[in-house]
Amino acid sequence: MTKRIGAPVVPLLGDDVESIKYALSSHLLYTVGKEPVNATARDWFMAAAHTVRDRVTEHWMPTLNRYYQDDRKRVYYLSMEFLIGRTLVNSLINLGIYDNVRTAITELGQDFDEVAAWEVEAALGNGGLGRLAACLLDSMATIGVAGFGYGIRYDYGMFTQHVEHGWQVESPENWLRYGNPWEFPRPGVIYPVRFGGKVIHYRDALGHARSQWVDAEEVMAMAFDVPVPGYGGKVVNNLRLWSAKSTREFDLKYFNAGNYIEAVRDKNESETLSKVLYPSDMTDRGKELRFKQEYFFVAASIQDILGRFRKSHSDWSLLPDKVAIQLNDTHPALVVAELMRVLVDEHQIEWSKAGDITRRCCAYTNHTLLPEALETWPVDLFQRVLPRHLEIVYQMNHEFLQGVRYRHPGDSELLRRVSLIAEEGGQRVRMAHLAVIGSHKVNGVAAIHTGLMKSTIFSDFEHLSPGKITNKTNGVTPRRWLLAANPRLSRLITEKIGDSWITDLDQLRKLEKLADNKAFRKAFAEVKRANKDSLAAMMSMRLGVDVDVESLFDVQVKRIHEYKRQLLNVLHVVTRYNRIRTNPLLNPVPRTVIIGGKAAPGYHIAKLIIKLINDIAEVVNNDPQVGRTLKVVFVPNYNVSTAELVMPAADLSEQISTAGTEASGTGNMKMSMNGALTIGTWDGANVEICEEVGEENMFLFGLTAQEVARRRMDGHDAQAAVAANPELAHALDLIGSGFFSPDQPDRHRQLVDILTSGGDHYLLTADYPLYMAAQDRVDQTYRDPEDWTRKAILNVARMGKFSSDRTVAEYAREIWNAI
Ligand code: 26V
Repeated sequence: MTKRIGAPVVPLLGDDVESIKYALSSHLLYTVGKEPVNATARDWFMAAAHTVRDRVTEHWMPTLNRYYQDDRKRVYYLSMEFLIGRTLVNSLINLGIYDNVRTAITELGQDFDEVAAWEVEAALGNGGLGRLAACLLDSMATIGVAGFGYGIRYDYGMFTQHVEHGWQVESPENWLRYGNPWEFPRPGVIYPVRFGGKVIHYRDALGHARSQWVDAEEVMAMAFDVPVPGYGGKVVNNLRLWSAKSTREFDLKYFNAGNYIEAVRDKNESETLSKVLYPSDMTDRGKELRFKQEYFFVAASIQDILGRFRKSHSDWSLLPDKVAIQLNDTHPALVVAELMRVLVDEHQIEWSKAGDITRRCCAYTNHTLLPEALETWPVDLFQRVLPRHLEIVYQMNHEFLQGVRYRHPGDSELLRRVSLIAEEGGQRVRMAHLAVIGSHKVNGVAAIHTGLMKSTIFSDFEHLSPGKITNKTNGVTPRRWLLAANPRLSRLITEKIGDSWITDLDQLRKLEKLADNKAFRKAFAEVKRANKDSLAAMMSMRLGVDVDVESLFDVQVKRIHEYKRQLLNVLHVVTRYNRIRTNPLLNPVPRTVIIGGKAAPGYHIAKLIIKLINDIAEVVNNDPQVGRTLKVVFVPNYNVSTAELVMPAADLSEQISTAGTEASGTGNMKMSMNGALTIGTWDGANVEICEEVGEENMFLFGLTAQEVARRRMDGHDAQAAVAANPELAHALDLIGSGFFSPDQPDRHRQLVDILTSGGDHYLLTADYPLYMAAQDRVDQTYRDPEDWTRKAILNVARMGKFSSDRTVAEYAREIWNAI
């Protein structure tokens, strides 16, 4: 009998409390090197992590072996960012051993929550795009897609944000300092990645023109594997992160010359490639190191992917049947040129056949329409770093434009618009065009965003290849964002409808009928109240701010960006403050306005907005006339762990971007799923959330994307808008005149100028009156707690669509052909 690959070679580990206690104690001794008498909470965290990791690993190798044996089509999700967060609790839940491990740790005399809090989160991403990648990995493992993530193992992920005197101060987060228990270093999986050099053209024995890339420098990419368990723990997929290593410990050139120090300096330089995540989520274009990072992880991933394919196949034309490569934004778009290069130069595949294979493997997801975030690289940089790839880009462009010219003779404007090379202000390679041309499918991340892609930035491509652009509305994993983050609500839901919602979120619909049940409403409101207590305790302990837990928790958490309009939120706060001060008989609904988010270190305006929020908090929170009716809290260092505390405690979810600017948003989904009502614009996924939960259960307001476009074309008169609205004028006047910054009265002048004399590109002054009216509706509704809770329950009940399981299933069926 032949031994089936994948059968466990060691007996399965026990999951009962006694076995887990034994495992914890063993790891404490043998892995951490401590005994209970001298172990710290962090030591216990390490022991717990290893105990869990063992139980993840025993299903990991069998999963990978099964894929190999069944010759499954693999889906490769290439992303420069994976914003994973903490792993311990999530893994325990996915493995179904949370209760037993909690009990075991408690019986060993430790506080489970304290132990779990020692985990440093993996913050290898900036925001929405990176967090989406993490949610999709969870869902791929849960629904059983053979999905592999590829990314970079940054030594320094997202910076830690401190607030000093109201200003953001960044500090590097050395997250690997105490070791990362979730990763498996693979020193044997290491590939060369080349940069620079030149291209030689020659003819082979058959007389075919050939190219060869020579004299390049080399850096090595070493693999670190992170297992990704799906819910139920049976499928465990793989996330492979690349770390840069120098080619040789000692460069012989220097070593022979006796220059040891130079040799080591060179080594350090090549290892900077994976040192740090670029902390800007939209700009920072044209940085050479960033370009090299992109090629570094693309080149390593392609070698790995093709190597795995070649273990079972020799016929390259089968590649698209066995390999799907999803490009998370344009950051990995060099895949297109790299795959062409490897197929044509290294495997002598005919150019047009290579083009066909490449296109059928690749698909591209766009995550933003903002012009400043669309990647382009200067041709001279491209030439210097990747000379052969630039030739390939030129060749692809030549053939593509030839085809366009044939179909649209005489339309030179069209050629200029769709070219891979932008000519305005120095030649640059347009990475989005490369991704579109090299892919068989291109998708947006919410219906409105996909529609705008088709009508704006990619309208020419929509005409040239109708049907190529499709929509895949984002989702979030209900395991992390409901089950793990909100145990109180999860328990209540499971009590009422069973636990099948965990992997089939549409089941939440069964809660609809309970929205009218008084007892259920009471239980639901108590859960929300308990979650608010937890958040309030954190804010009191860590920030020294005491808030009224009866007040409406009004939450805006996301990266700080002008288009997301935290300033509009601020204008509401100031207006509220003015109303309270000028009208002692007002009796307002008490509010706690909670704002959190990081600004890109070089984004001056965003940093000033943070300072303004803190300046206002200082004044409002200490004004005796305001008392408990209004509090403003800036939560520092907003990250995945903070989000897990904030989302379940929100009453009101602020999703107020200028219509047409937020591609999807995913925080909007997380908060609704946890029973918050949304105040928002007709933007991103808000539109689809509204379709699901009903407009009567949300507070939508403001110009539509069409109206925004029209208003910008016609020219928006901000000054007239301000003049027409005394409350707006008053709020701007206080901010601009230094009421909140008496130590430096003109500190926030610039923010006011952007809105009044600077054109108000994001149309805050246009939406302000509508926003204020929507906020009034919020207050009215909150005054009727039964009605509010009813709406909150309906939000939860109707969020099924926004599970990332649905998102992944759509990608698998309609793009990857892999289900
Ligand atoms: C651009 C750059 C430019 C160079 C420096 C590093 C860097 C990193 C990221 C980006 C693009 C960010 C685009 C992004 O995060 N989009 C968000 O994607 C979410 C998931 O689809 C979506 O929910 C948000 O609406 C969208 O803003």
